[in-house]
Amino acid sequence: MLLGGPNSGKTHYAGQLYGRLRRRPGGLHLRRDQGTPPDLSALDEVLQCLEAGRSAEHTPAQIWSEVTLPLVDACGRAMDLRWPDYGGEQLRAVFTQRAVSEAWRKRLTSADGWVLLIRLNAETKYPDALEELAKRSGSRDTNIERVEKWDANAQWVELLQILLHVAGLSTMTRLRRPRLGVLLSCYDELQLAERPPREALAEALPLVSSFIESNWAADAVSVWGLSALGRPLHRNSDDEAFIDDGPEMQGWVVPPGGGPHDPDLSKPLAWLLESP
Ligand SMILES: Nc1nc2c(ncn2[C@@H]2O[C@H](COP(=O)(O)OP(=O)(O)O)[C@@H](O)[C@H]2O)c(=O)[nH]1
Ligand SMILES: [Mg+2]
Repeated sequence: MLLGGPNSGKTHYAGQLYGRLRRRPGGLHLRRDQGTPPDLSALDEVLQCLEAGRSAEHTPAQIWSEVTLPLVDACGRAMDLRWPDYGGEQLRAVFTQRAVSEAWRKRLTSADGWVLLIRLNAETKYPDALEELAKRSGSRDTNIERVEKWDANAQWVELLQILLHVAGLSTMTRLRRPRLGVLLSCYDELQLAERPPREALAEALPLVSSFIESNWAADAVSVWGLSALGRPLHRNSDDEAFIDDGPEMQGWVVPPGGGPHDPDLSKPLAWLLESP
């Protein structure tokens, strides 16, 4: 089950992954089961935009409520990757309304793995506010701007708590299932080069990082850098690399321990299939 807030890169990861599976497969392949093949035309549309060198439209929620990719690794281990929130902004609603639909509850309960897309660059953090607090200790200053939005640390931890609760999972012992893959999306925006993604998460969202590390077994969680596109792309750009070389030649992941860019966008998903 793949989860991410609005604008975290879900659509472009889906499209790029699909392009890879079709033209430049890595560790995972598309599974061809008996019966009706899944409707993947939503992903085709994304890929067509990328081939023309531009980004895809914002996904219309009412048309695509869920997309599923049937995948298999070289050992024959299968998984269905689901974007339950492909078109919508349901994850945000879970947080703001503190309500989870029955369909979501079922998904959360039955999923063997959760993949969280976190775009660090777009998360609201208040390091300046913290600095100010430290500076002004003693002297009361009423001019400090009121902070109205939640800090992303609190927001993600609360969201994870809600999801765990809904899935009927207790955090009395460290979790082994669902395996948790954290993908720091749009990693190219951070200019971190080969820095371990785990460190990037701990630095940018320390509370989220600690919450995850204290509630999941060490070998049941891994943090990756993901740049599905490798660079920014716009609605009206006509990026030559995408047009000439094809979208399947763009984008990369950085493995949890850091290191050079790896073009296999399915690596973090293949990790989900590994049994510890
Ligand atoms: N720089 C950069 N931008 C990206 C990348 N992936 C997506 N984006 C941009 O981020 C925005 C949101 O992406 P999208 O996939 O539509 O997010 P969604 O709302 O979660 O489906 C779009 O403007 C994309 O062009 C990436 O790997 N790098
Ligand atoms: Mg989308």
